[in-house]
Amino acid sequence: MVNWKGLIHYYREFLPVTEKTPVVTLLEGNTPLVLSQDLTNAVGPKVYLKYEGLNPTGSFKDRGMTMAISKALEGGSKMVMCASTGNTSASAAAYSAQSGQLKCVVLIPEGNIALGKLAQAMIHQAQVIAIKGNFDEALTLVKDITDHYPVELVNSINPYRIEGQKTGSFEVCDYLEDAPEFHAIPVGNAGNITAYWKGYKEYKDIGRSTQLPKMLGFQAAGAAPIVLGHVVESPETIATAIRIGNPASWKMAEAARDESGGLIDSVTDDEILEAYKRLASKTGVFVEPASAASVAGILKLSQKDYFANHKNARIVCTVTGHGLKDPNIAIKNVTKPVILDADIKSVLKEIGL
Ligand code: AN7
Repeated sequence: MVNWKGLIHYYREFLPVTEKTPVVTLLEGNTPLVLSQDLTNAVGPKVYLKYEGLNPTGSFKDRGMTMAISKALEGGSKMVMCASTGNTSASAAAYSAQSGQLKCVVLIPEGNIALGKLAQAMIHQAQVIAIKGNFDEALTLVKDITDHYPVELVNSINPYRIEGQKTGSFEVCDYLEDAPEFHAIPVGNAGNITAYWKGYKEYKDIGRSTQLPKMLGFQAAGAAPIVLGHVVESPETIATAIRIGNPASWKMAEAARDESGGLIDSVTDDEILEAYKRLASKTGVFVEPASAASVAGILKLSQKDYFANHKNARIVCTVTGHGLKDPNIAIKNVTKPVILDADIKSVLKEIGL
């Protein structure tokens, strides 16, 4: 959209803001819904990718962060804090910088954050603290500190984060001119599935859409507490963004699943990597591994004929973060370039001309 002014401006009537709210924006939202012909051929229904990696800091977190940071400023906060597997910290750091006055402190699990995300949090001048523990332990610390000190928590248990993120489903409905039949989404701390479901319900309630999608959530097999029905003490997956063993919005994710008649399933790291490479090589969309969980999930379901009676349906997959976030994973999963002399004959020979 030409002259896009950010999602708070565009969806103001659906958001808890007033004329007095100081809007902190990097012009997030308005991301493309890309049709994947390759996945459509594989699965049956039309498959669209909600390409959230094209937000200002490269992930969907910016939708929630424009709200959380604007409201923190409105409330007079001087400092914000989050625990993060990477993307929340990158986004919180950037929006705090844009606010011009908020100090941002982030707690990350030592050694388990993708390189690009760490670079972002640091270059935006957040105070970055690596914890000898996992995300769940970092979040417990952040909750404890923000409960007792004048610091605003900007994880997705902050309700303004969910409010901002629900605009993802508004955009899907505006683009398709109704809600899709299925919505697939990766699940980590479970804020985003909660937010999308809230958005779909609100749009239907006011008549902007006529139906609700079945919500299909996907966790990594090594970090699948909701699928297993118990906390995972030591979650493990190459998809470090969703390496979470005790999701804060667990109950809300189950509500989204049950109210929509959908499901929450798990996908293995191998399935995630296969979907990750497939998206890049056959659709031209480069996402980070966690994002590929939604695509791995619909591929798994289609092998079980889950979509057999839904050939005319539409599936939207939220692909949550950009592939450049985690360059190490990309490099590990490709063959390195050959090295040749700077000589035309050897180049022609190599490319078969
Ligand atoms: C790319 O940044 O939890 O289920 O601390 O970065 O709403 O948690 C990130 C989560 C999916 C899962 N895809 O979303 C954090 C963090 C990507 C992510 C998720 C995350 P939620």
